[in-house]
This record gives sequence, C-alpha cells and structure tokens, in this order.
Amino acid sequence: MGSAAVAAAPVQAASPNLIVNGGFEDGLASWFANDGNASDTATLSTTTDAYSGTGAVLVTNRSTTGSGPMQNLSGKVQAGKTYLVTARVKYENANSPATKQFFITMHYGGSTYTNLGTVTVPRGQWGLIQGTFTIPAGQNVSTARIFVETPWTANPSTAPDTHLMDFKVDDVTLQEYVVSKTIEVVGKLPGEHNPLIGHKFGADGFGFVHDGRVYLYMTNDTQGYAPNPATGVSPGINYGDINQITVISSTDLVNWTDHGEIQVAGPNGVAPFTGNSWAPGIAKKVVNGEEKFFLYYANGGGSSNVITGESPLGPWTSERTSTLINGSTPGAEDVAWKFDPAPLVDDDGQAYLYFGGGPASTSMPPVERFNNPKNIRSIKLGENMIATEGRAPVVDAPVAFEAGHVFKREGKYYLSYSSHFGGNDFGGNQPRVPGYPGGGQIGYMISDNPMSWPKETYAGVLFPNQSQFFGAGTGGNNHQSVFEFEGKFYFTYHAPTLNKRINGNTTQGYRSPHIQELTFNPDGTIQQVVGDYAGVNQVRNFNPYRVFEAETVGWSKGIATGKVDSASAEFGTPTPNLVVRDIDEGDWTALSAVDFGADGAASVTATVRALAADASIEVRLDSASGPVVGTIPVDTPTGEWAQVTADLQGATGVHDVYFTYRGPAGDDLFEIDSWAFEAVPPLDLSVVADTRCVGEMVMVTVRAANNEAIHVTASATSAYGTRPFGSVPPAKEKFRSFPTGTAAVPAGEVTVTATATVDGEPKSASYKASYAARSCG
Ligand SMILES: [Ca+2]
Ligand SMILES: [Ca+2]
Ligand SMILES: [Ca+2]
Repeated sequence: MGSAAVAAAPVQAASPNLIVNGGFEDGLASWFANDGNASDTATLSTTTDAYSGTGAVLVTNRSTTGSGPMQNLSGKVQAGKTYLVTARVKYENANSPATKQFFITMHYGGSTYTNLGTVTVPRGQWGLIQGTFTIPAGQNVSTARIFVETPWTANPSTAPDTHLMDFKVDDVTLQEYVVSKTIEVVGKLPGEHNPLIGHKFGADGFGFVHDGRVYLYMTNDTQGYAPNPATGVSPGINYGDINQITVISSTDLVNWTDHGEIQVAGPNGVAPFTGNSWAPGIAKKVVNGEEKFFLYYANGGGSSNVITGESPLGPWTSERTSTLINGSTPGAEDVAWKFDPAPLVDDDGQAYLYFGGGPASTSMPPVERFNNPKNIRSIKLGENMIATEGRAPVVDAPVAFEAGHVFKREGKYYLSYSSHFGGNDFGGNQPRVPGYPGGGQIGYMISDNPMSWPKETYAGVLFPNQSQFFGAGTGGNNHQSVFEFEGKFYFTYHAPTLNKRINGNTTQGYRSPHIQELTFNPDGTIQQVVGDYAGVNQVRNFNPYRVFEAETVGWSKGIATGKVDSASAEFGTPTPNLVVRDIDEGDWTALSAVDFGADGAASVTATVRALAADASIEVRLDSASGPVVGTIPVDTPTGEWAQVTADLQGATGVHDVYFTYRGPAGDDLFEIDSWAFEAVPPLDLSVVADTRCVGEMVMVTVRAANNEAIHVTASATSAYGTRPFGSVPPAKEKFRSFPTGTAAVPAGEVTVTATATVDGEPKSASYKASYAARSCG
C-alpha cells in the first residue's frame, strides 16, 4: 500500500462570503466605481467574458490608478478580525505591459487605504488576487469599502496603456478567517488499520488494557494544529501548545472510540501547577481497597507528574500539589529532561517509574556521551503510586535519547527507548559501538531486575526509524509502548502519516498513532518490527446489536468529534461523551467487520441532532459507494437531540458498514451521538396486544402468530402475570388474556418469549407488543 502524494486541501467549512454579487451574475448590483476621490472615475459595465458563470465586470474610462469596481462593507467587517480576500482579474490591452500587478484595497475612509491582496498577472489571462489581513484593533470601519486597482503613480495619464488599461473582475470573495481543524482528506484508508484514526492526530501513544478493552493515551498533537483556511497547511507543531491528553479505545484494534481530551495541565487543568502534558503513561493499582488509575505525563522537559482517575476514562483528580519528578528527585539531578514517565506495576504489586532523556552530562568523555549517555532513570513508586521511593539508578541504554518504557514477559523485563540523533549535545561525531542504534530508532534491553539496566542488557534495535517504512516527511523522533492483549503482544509507535496525507511530503510534525504485532524469538529476543499501513489484524468482529458511540470509527471522511455534556450511552456517567460533528454532504464514517449474523439486522437507530432540513443517513455495505441497505431520514426538529430509525434490508453476515451522510451542500447537516442496531429475531412470530371490557373490568389480551414452519413454544408476560401459550403449531396463532381485576389500566406492554429447535440448534426470541390505556364501566 502506498501513500500517493496528496495536494494541499483547502478547508471546506467556509465562513460566509461578505461580498454581495461577487460573481457579477446579478449584473452590477451592489457595485459602483471607486468614489473615494472625485477624480477616481471609471465606467463599469457587464461582460459575458467571465471567469466563472456568465457575467463579470468590465472597467473602462479609468482616470486614476484607483479607478475600479468598489463595494461598501460598512457594518460587515470588524476591527481586530482577520479576513481572507480573493478575486479574479484580467486585462487584454495589446499595448499594455506583458504582466501587470493588481491590488484589492480597503478604503477605511479619509486617506486610510490598505492593500489587502495582490497578484501579478500575464496579459490575457485570469489571475487570482489573494490575501489575508487583520483589521487593526481600533480602526474605524464605519465607511469600509474595498475596490480593485492598479499600483499608484502620480501622473498615470502620461502612459495610459501602462497605468489606466481596461480590466475585468470576477469572483470577488471576502470571508472571515476561521481556522477549522477538521481533516478533510481520508487519513486512514479503507482496508488499512494504520494510522489508528484519520480524524485527528495523536503522539507518544501508551497502550493500556483494562476489562477487555485497549486504551491508548496520547500527546494531543491536534491542539495547536491550525491549518490556513486558504492553503490547508498548518504552521509546524509547537509542543508548548499542548496541555491535553487524547484518549481512544478499542476492543478489536481497528474500530476506535474517541474519548476526547483530558485537560491535564494549564490554568484549567486537573493539575494546574503543570503547564504541559506530553508523553503519557498509565497504570492501575488497588490502593486502600479501591482500584485507581494513575496517569503520568511530562510537564514539558523539566518535570513529570501524575493525576488519578476513578476509571481509565476518569474522572480525574490531582492528589499532588507539586510535580512528582523534578530536580529534587534523588538520582535525577543530572538528567537534562526529567520527562517521559512510564509506569510498570509488577506482579507483586511493586510499582516502578521510568523517565528521563536529553543531552548527556558534559562531565563524560565524548565517546561515552555519544554511546552511553546515561540520561534515563528507573525509580520505585510508593504504595500510593503518587510518590517516589529512594534513589533513581541509571538506565545505561545505548545511544539513548528519551521514551523509556518497560513491560514484563515470562519473568523478564524489557526496556525500550528511542535513540538520539547525535550532535554536540551527545559528544559530537563519535564512533558508534557496533550494533548500537542509529539515530531516531527504538532500542531495547532485557533484564531480570526492573531496577538494574547495565549496558550489557542491551539486546538490539526493536524498530528502525519510521521514515524507513513511510518515506519522505515521516522522519523525526518516536515514542513507543508495548501491551499484551488476549495473548498477543503489540507495539505502539507514531508517524506523521495523516499529516502526510493532508500535505504530501512536506509535513509539519503532526504525528499519528500506529500499532504492529510484536513477535518473540525462542530465546526471548524480539523480532525487529516492520512498520506498515496494514497494521494488525482485527481481533474480533464488531457487535452491532447494542448501543454504541457514533464516535467509534474504523474509517472516516470529513468529520470531526466534539465533547458534549450528555452522558455516554455506552460507557455511562461520569465518563466523557463525544458526538460526530462537521457532517457535510458526502462525508462518511465506517465500521470494520461488523457481524450482523445469519438472520441479519432488522433496523438501525441513531441519536442525532438535526441542523438542516432534508438530510439523511445511508447505511451501506463494504464501501462508501456500496449497496444501500437502509436510509435513515434525519427529519427531527432542528437543534434538538432525537432518535431516528430505519428498517434494513440485506444486512446479513460480516461486512464493513459505511454511514454516508446526505443533505444540502454547504450546510452542517446534523450531529450523531450513538448508534444501535436491532437484530432480526431468530424466530418469526407476530405478536399483538390489546384490551377489552368484560363487564366493568379491563382484560389485557395478546395474540401470537407462529410464522415458522415448525412448532414454537411460547409464553406471554404482562403486568398482570404470565400465561403460557404452550406449543403453537406452524402457521397457527394462539390467544391469551389477562384479567386485571380493575376498571381502568394505563398503557402497557406484553412480552412474548418463544423457543424452538431449528436444525438441532435451540433458538429463542422475545417480542414486545404495547396496548393503550383503557377504562371500562
Ligand atoms: Ca461570474
Ligand atoms: Ca465535514
Ligand atoms: Ca457519543
């Protein structure tokens, strides 16, 4: 599988065009010749020589370089805000220069003019004027007007072909510059399992298993992502922006639920005495009879800290009021970067923390600084998990840089770490010990003692630099973890593969989580991991017959997720709940390997919040253009959460399921909180409940029709007891009644359960039938 270079994708979620009739499809409406000075006269007329559509404006009889089409923006633009401006322009005068510069200019009033955007265009061709500008705070915008002009000169009439040529303008836009983080490209390709998610970034993933589910905690690389609305390209990543940890989870390693971000650090963080939250690591332990979850993270390069959770999804509290690892930690004084904390709870309950990295001590000889920089530490954690015990001995990891992590297998401890890229901080260009890691690789060591890591425990390179597998634009540091899930070991790492799919080989450092399986040799050493987009096999098929979060996604296009206050239907309170947002016509989300069973799905229900009329959700099999097995109309009141349902036809067996979103182009269509599929009952009975009067008393009745070709045993239960039907013959129906002993009953429900043996297999099903309130007498 390759990653074809993809051109920069401008963000689609555009803010409205503030220009009226910018395409001149409505003649000259809202346009007039620049009237800033009495001398700036010109004649505007329409022309059918348009850049797009059927109309454009032609400017003739220009008297000054400022003579051009103008539109009034008073009341539309605001001081302090940033805008994007574009326009198409063309000139054709054969006596004019071969190229000519044009401007879009703002006239704020008086003598205040600002060029907003420009282009130099060859004669006879449409050029694109573009610009981004911020109106200064305090600027009076009460008479703001924009116009198109040529560069100013004092006496243009001395060379009119050079300065006063006719020109045409079309497609003028001026929009507020609104940064959208929505990933518009398909960042995780259908069929592939890496990167794990395609709608956001995440780095330094730490895999953690609890209760049959794998959680991945990540540095929130999306936090500072700010793609330019015009180009789609973000400035490079700034780690200093990051004070949140992103959490996703899965029971199959392909369909991942987005649990959003934990606001760990910063003024509103769980631990407001920390400013950053990089490179998380988590462990669980029963403390004072209570199972707790301890989330460690790097507070920038200078220290590390821990917060405490009631579950893997929180809620989170800070038991500390100062950092856990810092310059006062015994044995860590010489560690340049007291970060990347990775916990391990041993089988005997003793917990350890691994941390550290960065430039080696200058007291060492250069060769040692390069090969054995002694910048990583191990330390014991106290019983409460939120304090250290004793001194932190050196982990003498060869060529170490950062990212120490330990797991245990068959009585042995494995410490992996990332290697440095050389340079003066590590003693300059020194001879590398044969077999030691190259730059930006993952090395590992094997020890019998979790606190003893001499250089002799080095075992080799576990993972080369990711750029070896993912090519140009994917180099840089890495950060790994290893977890065991249902008998297999898995290796997590990151690579800027989603960034590459957005921007081609010129990436900006935004990293994405990946997983590969880890294979051991008979002697306990690890086979070097090969990174690829295929990733790991899906551990199990996806069970659709339950309520599950819509933010559970195998693959997606064009959507975003966001936290809401309502409870998670699947995970309960007080865990975070997200919804799928930024749903436009043509966007989709998909689930991998959904098992509908032999009888198939009867219906699907979505919890949605409608935002536009005439929207719907198509349920498709196997691809975004696959067969439609049902269409859910999203026709509930706008702005309110509601449930919408559709019957399904042909959804049987195992398929990838695509929810494709339909509605008016340009509108946000709806948000989705959760999905639930209903199975076709394994036995086909029709059940009807009713009431009738017997004298002055109400009788609840139920009729069960057996549509099977075999005998079925059934019984009915209501608020008034249980009545067996006994055996119902094929194609026959039976009737039972419940005397209520009262003259009036509220509306209610009767449940019929049925069992039969089909092809030697026992089958059972239950059906509900409701009846209305009834009053007799
Ligand atoms: Ca036009
Ligand atoms: Ca979208
Ligand atoms: Ca949800």
